[in-house]
Amino acid sequence: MSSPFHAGLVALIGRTNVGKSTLLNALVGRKVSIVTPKPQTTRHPVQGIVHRPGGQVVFVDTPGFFKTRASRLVDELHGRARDALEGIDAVVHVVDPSREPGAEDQQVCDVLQGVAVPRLLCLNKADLRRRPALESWKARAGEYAAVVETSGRTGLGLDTLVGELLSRLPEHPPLYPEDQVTNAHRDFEIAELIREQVYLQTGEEVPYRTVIELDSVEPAVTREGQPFLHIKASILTPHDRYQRMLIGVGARKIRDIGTAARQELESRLGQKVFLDLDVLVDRTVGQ
Ligand SMILES: Nc1nc2c(ncn2[C@@H]2O[C@H](COP(=O)(O)OP(=O)(O)OP(=O)(O)O)[C@@H](O)[C@H]2O)c(=O)[nH]1
Ligand SMILES: [Mg+2]
Repeated sequence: MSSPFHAGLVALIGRTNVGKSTLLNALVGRKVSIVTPKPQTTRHPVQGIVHRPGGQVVFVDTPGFFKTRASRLVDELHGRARDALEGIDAVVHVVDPSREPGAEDQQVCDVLQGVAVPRLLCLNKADLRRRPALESWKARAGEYAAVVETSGRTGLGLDTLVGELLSRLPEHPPLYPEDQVTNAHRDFEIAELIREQVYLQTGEEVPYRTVIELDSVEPAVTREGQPFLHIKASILTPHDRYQRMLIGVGARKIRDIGTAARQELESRLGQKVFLDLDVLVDRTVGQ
């Protein structure tokens, strides 16, 4: 008789910037969630699916907790992270021991207090030599079902993490077919890859006051008969000032964002892309 299959939903939760999305991408083996050095890059819970012969782990990436002045966006993102814990089978608390624990970590611990499913602690960024908070996190091991050291950058500890989770997930048939690695739809992924470049290529304030709107995605053919995907998208922002920053002197900024996003899109979609990118003022964004 073959051994039973285990499958379930596992939330990755933690302070912003601890490497949750990088970890998810490394676990899945491709980018399903965007990554930048800026806080609160992840805005929507994205699922990444890990397939193993004996089971399936459906990881749910969540927006990180971020202590800053009160804003509707931050409240909304914290709310989405909390909501992502509904109906999960286990939770991985991801921490970055290269930074001292802060108020945001406490916020996460408070949220986890109310969670009845197994909790694992992930001591991430293990590739970093200086991790001054490592011992203080290890001292809290008793609060967790297991502790695993990982690096999304080098892949260290990922198999151990998956193994620890599978042994705690319920007996359940697969939640997704074997060839599926994310629940995200193509158009969401396209908008996210553009947003990633806005985060990477603009200053502190701008990314948080932008929304990407996908206007159309159409297959097309060049005069020479080469097929390509024509993507028309807009970066919406509430102020003329941000619009000017996004366009840049001589439209250089928007060209750089467009070029980098097009390269990412072509590698993601496996085909030539023509990206038509506009920057528009929409007073309702980020209100
Ligand atoms: N050295 C090192 N850096 C990492 C590792 N994982 C992520 N980073 C870096 O940490 C920064 C944040 O990574 P993300 O994966 O976006 O972090 P996150 O926890 O998803 O952040 P939010 O979505 O904002 O909550 C990026 O600059 C990553 O390159 C790691 O294992 N080692
Ligand atoms: Mg993230």
